[in-house]
Formats: sequence, C-alpha cells, structure tokens
Amino acid sequence: LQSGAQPTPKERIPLKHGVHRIGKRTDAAMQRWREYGLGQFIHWGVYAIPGGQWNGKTSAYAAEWFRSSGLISKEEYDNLYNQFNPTSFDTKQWAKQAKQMGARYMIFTTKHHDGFCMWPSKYTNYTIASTPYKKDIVKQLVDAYDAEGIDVYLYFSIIDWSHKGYRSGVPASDAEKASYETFKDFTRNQLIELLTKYPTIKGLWFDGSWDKAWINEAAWVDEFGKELRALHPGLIIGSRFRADENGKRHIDTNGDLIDDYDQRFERNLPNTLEETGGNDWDCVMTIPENQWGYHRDWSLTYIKTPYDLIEMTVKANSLNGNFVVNFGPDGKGNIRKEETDIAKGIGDWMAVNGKAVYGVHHSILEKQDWGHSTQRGDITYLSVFNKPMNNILKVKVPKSKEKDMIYVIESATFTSSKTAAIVRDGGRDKFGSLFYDILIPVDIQRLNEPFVIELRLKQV
Ligand code: JFZ
Repeated sequence: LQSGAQPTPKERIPLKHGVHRIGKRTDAAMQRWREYGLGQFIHWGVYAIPGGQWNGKTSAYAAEWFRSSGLISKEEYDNLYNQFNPTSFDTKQWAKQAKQMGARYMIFTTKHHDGFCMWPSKYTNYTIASTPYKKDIVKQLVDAYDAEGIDVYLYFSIIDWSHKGYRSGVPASDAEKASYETFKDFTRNQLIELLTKYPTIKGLWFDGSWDKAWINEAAWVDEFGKELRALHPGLIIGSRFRADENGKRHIDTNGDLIDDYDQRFERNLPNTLEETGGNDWDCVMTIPENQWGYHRDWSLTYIKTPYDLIEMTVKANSLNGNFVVNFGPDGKGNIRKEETDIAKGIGDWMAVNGKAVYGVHHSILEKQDWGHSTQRGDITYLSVFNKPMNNILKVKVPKSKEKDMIYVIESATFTSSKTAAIVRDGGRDKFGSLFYDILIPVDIQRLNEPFVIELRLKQV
C-alpha cells in the first residue's frame, strides 16, 4: 500500500450496489495501471469535420459537442459521417508519437455523445463502416498501440443521441420504459462487442453516466459491470460508470470509491493527498481550455505549454495519480502541428527525466516551493519547476519517525547533468528538521528548463 492508502475502519450501512471491495485493488493489472504515470487521450469522431466552425461561424464551446452548438442542424450533423474519410490517418505514426511522448497508456473515444461508432458495430448503422473510409479505426489503433507496448483503454459514452431508445430523464410511461429497455440492451451489446472484438484492451473509460435514467438503473448497471469484469479478467473501470442505489456517483453512500479509480479530477488536479482520499485516480487534461475534439481555432483560449503539462504530470504522480494529455485529430486524420510539437516537448523531457514519473509514488518530503517530489524505493526525485534566482535550492528533509534518528542527504545527482550537486548545510528548524542548500551548477542553469535531482537520504 502506498502512503495515505490505509482504509480506516468505520461503520458502514449495508448497500446492495455500493462498493464490492474496501480499499485499493492489489492485482497485477491494477499495479501496472498505477505505474503508467503518463497517458494519451484521443477524442476523434465526425465532430472533427466541422472542427467548431460551420458556415463561417465559430462556436467557442467544446468542439466534440458541436451537434448542440446551434450552428448546425441536427440533420446536417447526423449526415456528416457521409463525408468522413480520413485519408491521412496513419495509425503507426500516432502510436509512435505517443511512444515518443512517453505515454504508457492511451484512451480512445470509440463512441462519443453523438453515438457515432469508430468501430463497425453490428448493432447500428451509424458507424465507420457506413462512411467512405469504411475501415475499422478502433482495430487499427489497438493493433498499432499494442505493437508499441502502450496499453489501450476504450472511452465509451453512455449518452447516445443517435439511439431511439436513449433517454436522459427517468422514463415515466410504460412505453417510455420499454423504449429505454431497448437502449439498455443496445448499450450492453455494444460493450460486450467491444470486449470481444478487442480482447487486448486493459479497461473501459466511461463517460456521460450522469443521466437520471442511467442512475435510476443502479441495480442493472451493477450486474452489467460484474458481467463485463467476468468476461475480461483484470478489466479496469473508473468511478464514472455507475451509481449506488441511493444515486450516489463516484463515492457511495458510505463514502467509499466505486470501482477501480477516481475519475473526478477531470481538468482539475488535487493539491493534497488528503483530497485524493488515498484512492487511485487519473486526471485527464485538454491542451486548450476546454476542447477535447478538434477545433480549428486555437486562438480562442490559452494553450498550455509542454512545461505546463510536464509540471501537471509530475504533480499528479507526486499525489499517486496518473496524468493524461488529450489530442484532437482533424477530420483527415492529422494530429495538428501544435499538438505534435507539444508531444515532442513532453517526450524530450520525459526521455531524460521520466524516472521521476514512472512507477513512483508520494514521497516522504513535504511539498516545497521549488516543485514536486516523487519517490521510488529509496530514491527521492525532486522535480524543480521554480528555480530560485540565486540558484541555491533550499530543501527541507523530513524528520525520521524513529526516535533519535534523522534523515541526511547521502547523495544528490542531476538526471540531466554529470555534474555532481554541491550540497551545503542549510540549517535546522525548531522542530528538528534539517535544511540543505543544493547549489545549481552552471550547465543546469543554462538548460533553462525544469530539472530533476535524484536524492538518496539516509537515517543517521
Ligand atoms: C465529458 C464530455 O462531455 C466531454 O465532451 C469530454 O469527452 C470529457 C472527457 O468528458 O465532459 C465532462 C465530464 C465530466 C466532467 C466534466 C466534463 N466533470 O465531472 O467535471
């Protein structure tokens, strides 16, 4: 168990559809998930054709929600698939780019809220098979990412605007109920289809499960989740799939995390371990403000920089979470140049400093102004994002838990330099914690980028 993960014994009321396990999963599949550190999300569907613009007008809202923008009629949108022909789509190149970025897992939108399927589902005609492109996109991606050793997760939206039986509100009349039953069958069939067709995938990333109609089906959804898990041993499902019988989502009535990891930190990192409740979690992040699908106009909001995203990656891992950067390819299958450059920027840094991200956990150091610290075994990684003007890094070392023992720095090296760090005594506070001054050498100063110090601490 990682620090902070001890479940505290408490009174629980019996729930039929609450959690089925107290505390974290301990199996190998979940341990692998925990060590990913960094992932890639891809939002791709027919919304990439308009890319946030239609008839000369631009919607500033999320491009993957373009059907609801008011700029396009539902009929026009629902016929976009007739034009979907991504002739530039190069699966291997996407997977290589993800690999170079340092992503260890990838999440792909098999079906977003519009209901368009990127695989040839036999349960609807609204799929890739009906487009001029025809070929199975999910299959190509799974194969290419598998070949690069990047684990694949399938994003699946419970909301489906294309299905006749879909409802967001709880169906009231018998006819409405019968209609919703057809939607439940359809959803179940599609997910079983995905797990059967793409058996190497590691998990399902659910979305759109906030509908009252879906929450009202807690018992059915719970059984369905068990069925999916039985079909695919090791399957990883986040907290955005089902509610308990009291309509509590993510966290059940007893305060326990539903399913395998917390999905509530979307575009919003926690600041402390307490905020994470000691659970596994991921944070998925857009590069612009709130655009997941391709938007033609990236001048609308601030665009995050590679160092911005790298800091978030390290911060997430310092709090025992995974960080996932989203990409929105265009209607032809091109990943835009800005995104390719950002992926390269992240990857170049990760190639040198990735040790501070993969397989690490919350460190014994407290959070300090210069950045974030992570730990693996007896090595503590200091990732420095705020370099002091005087190039003297003040590091507070914790007090040992054992009586009369203290931690001292045994060695400090930079991952991006052969120069050994010069470490000086930096004093002591009234609680007995030691401070050290680490002098930042000239070659690191010149790098002008975030850097990592590998610290070995010993108790004396
Ligand atoms: C959903 C989608 O509506 C969106 O298009 C995108 O796919 C994103 C990954 O997921 O949007 C959400 C879902 C949940 C929250 C915010 C946006 N949330 O819990 O804060």
